[in-house]
Amino acid sequence: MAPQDAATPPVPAPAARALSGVEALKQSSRRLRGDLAAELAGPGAQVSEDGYNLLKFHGSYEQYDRDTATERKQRGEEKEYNFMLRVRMPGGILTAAQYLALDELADRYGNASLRITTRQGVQFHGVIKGNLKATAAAINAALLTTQAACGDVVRNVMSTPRPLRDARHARLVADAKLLSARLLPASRAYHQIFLDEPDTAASGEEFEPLYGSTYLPRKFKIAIATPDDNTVDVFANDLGFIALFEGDTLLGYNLTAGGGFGMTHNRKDTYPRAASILGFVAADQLLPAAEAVISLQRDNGDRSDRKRARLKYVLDDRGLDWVKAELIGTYHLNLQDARPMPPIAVPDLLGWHDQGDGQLWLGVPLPSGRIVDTATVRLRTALREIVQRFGPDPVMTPQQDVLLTNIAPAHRGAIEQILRGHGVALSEDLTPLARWALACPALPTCGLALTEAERVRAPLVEIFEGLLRRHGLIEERISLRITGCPNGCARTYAGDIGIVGRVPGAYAIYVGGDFAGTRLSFKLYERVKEERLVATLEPIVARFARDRAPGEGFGDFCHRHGAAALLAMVG
Ligand code: SRM
Ligand code: SF4
Repeated sequence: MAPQDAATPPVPAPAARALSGVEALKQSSRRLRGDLAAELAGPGAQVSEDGYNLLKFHGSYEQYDRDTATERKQRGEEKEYNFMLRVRMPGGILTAAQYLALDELADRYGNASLRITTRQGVQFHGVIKGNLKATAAAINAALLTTQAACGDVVRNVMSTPRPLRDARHARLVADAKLLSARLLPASRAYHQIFLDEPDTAASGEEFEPLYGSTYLPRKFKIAIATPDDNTVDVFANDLGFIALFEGDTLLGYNLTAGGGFGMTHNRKDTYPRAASILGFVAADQLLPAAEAVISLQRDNGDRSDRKRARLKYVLDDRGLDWVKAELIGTYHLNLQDARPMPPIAVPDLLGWHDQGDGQLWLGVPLPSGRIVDTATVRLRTALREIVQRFGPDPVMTPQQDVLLTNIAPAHRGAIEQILRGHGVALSEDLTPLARWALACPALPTCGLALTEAERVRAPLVEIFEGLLRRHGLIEERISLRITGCPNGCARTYAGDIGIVGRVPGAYAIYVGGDFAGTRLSFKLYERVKEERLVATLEPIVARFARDRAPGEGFGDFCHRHGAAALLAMVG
C-alpha cells in the first residue's frame, strides 16, 4: 500500500477502527476461494455466510423467493433459495450468438427471464445452487463471464451505448473493454471454482497488483460518457471518464469521482452524492488514471464500516483538494485542469436510427429490463426470433432497454412485424414517461427491498400518465425512477422524479434532479402511501404546466423553486 501523506488532515483514519468482518474474510479467503468449490458441490440449497460474501466476487447473490417465504415458514418449510447471476459485459455489448446462448440458459437454468440491468448487464434469476456452476460455465462458453460482476472490485464498465459506426464510438467501446479486462482480479479463483481449472501450488497466493490481498473496501463503479451522451449517468459512478473529442481525435477525458447513490434510512452520514469533476487526463492516460483513483480508494476507503466505504465518503471526509493532491503526489497521476465541455445531454436511443454505415439500429423498450414472455406480450420469443433470423447484435442500455444493431434496412418491416405480432410495444407506442421510466427488481428477489418497484412500475406509469394528460403534459420528457429501498439501483436520486421505497406500501418522493443527470434531486416527502403518490404531486405538476419557464424540465422547475415552495404549492 502507498504510504499515508504526513500532511493528512485530522480526520479519524479508518484504519484505526476495527475492520469489518468482510475484510477478515477477504484476507483469509485464499484470494476469493474460501470453501466455495466444496459448498457449491455439497448438499443443501444455500451456501454459508462466508460463501455468500465470496460468491458476490464471482457475480452471484444468494436470494430466496420473498413471495413464498412467510407461507412456507408457517408450514415449517425452508425458504425457496436460489441465486442471481450477473453477466459482466462492458458497454452492454453482446453478439447475436451470445444473446441466443444467454436466452437459452434462461430456460435451462433460470426462471425463463433475462433481466437487463441499469449498468448494461444481464441477470439471471432463480438459478438453484446445484446449477450455479453449470450456468457460469455455459456463460463462459459463450465468451462472457460473471467474474467480478459484483463484489468489492471494479464492476461492469459502462459506456455510452449509442452504436454509431464512427471512430469515436469505436474508441469508447475499446476503452470500456480495456478497462474491464485490465481491472479484473488476478486471482484464478473464479476459473478454478466454476471452470474446472486445476489448483496449482500458487493458488491462493496470487499477486494482486492493483487490489492487494483484501481487494477494495467496497464495490467500485466506472462509466465512460461523452458530453452529448450521458445515458450512463456518469455522475452516479465512483469514477467517470467524460471523453472529449476534436473531430475524430480523442483529446482526453474530464475525470469525475465520488458518485454513488446508496444510503441508509436513519443514518445521516450516508447519502447519495453526485461525482465531482477532478480534472483532465490525456487520451493515453485512461488506464493509469483508473488505477490511480482505484488505488487511492483501496488505501483510504473506510474498511471498518461498509455503509461508509465508498469513494464518495473519502472525497467528502478528506476534501477534493486533498484527493487531487494525493492522486498527483502519491499515485503519480498527470492530472490537469478540467477542460471546458459542452452541456451534458441524454439522447433518445429508442426506435429506428441510422448507424452511419448503411445499417440501422432499433431501440426496443424493455419494461424494467425484464425480457420475459407473458400471456399477452411475448417479448422474449420476439427478440429470440429476430436475433435468430436476422442476427442483430444487441447492446444493452443503462435505461434497461436493448438496441438491436447492424440491421439491414430491408429487414426493418419484417422485424417490426415480429415485434408487433408478439404484442411488443415499440417506442412510438409509448409516452415519453413510459419510455424513460426505470424500476429496480425489488420484490420478490431482492433481499433488501422494503417495497415493490418493478411490479408497480406499470401501474404507477399509468397513473402518472393520467396526471400528465390532465395537465397537457403527456408529450413531456420526464424521467420517473422507482426503487424498493434507498440504495438507488434505478438511480432514483438523479432525474426528474424518484420514488424510493420506505416501508411496505409507502415511498419517499424525490424531485429536482435534471434529465441529463448532472444534479441530484432532493427529498420532498418522507413517506407517502403508494395510492397517494400522484395526488401528492398533482398541485406541483399543475403549477409546472402553468408557470414553467420556456423549455424548462419538471426537475429544473422543482429545483428552481426548492422544497419549501413546492410544499407550499401542495398546501
Ligand atoms: Fe444495486 C445492492 C440490483 C445498479 C446501488 N443491487 C443490490 C442488490 C445486489 C441487493 C443486495 O445487495 O442484496 C440488488 C439485486 C436485486 C436483484 O434481485 O437482482 C441490486 N443494482 C441492481 C440492479 C440489477 C438494478 C436494476 O434495476 O438493474 C443493477 C445491477 C447493475 C449491474 O449490472 O451491475 C443495480 N445498484 C445499482 C446502481 C445504479 C448504477 O450503478 O448505475 C446503484 C446506485 C449507484 C451506486 O452504486 O451507488 C446501486 N445496489 C446499490 C447499493 C448501495 C451501495 C452503497 O454504496 O451503499 C446496494 C446495497 C449494497 O451494496 O449494500 C445494492
Ligand atoms: Fe434491491 Fe434496493 Fe437495489 Fe431495489 S434499490 S434492487 S430494492 S437494493
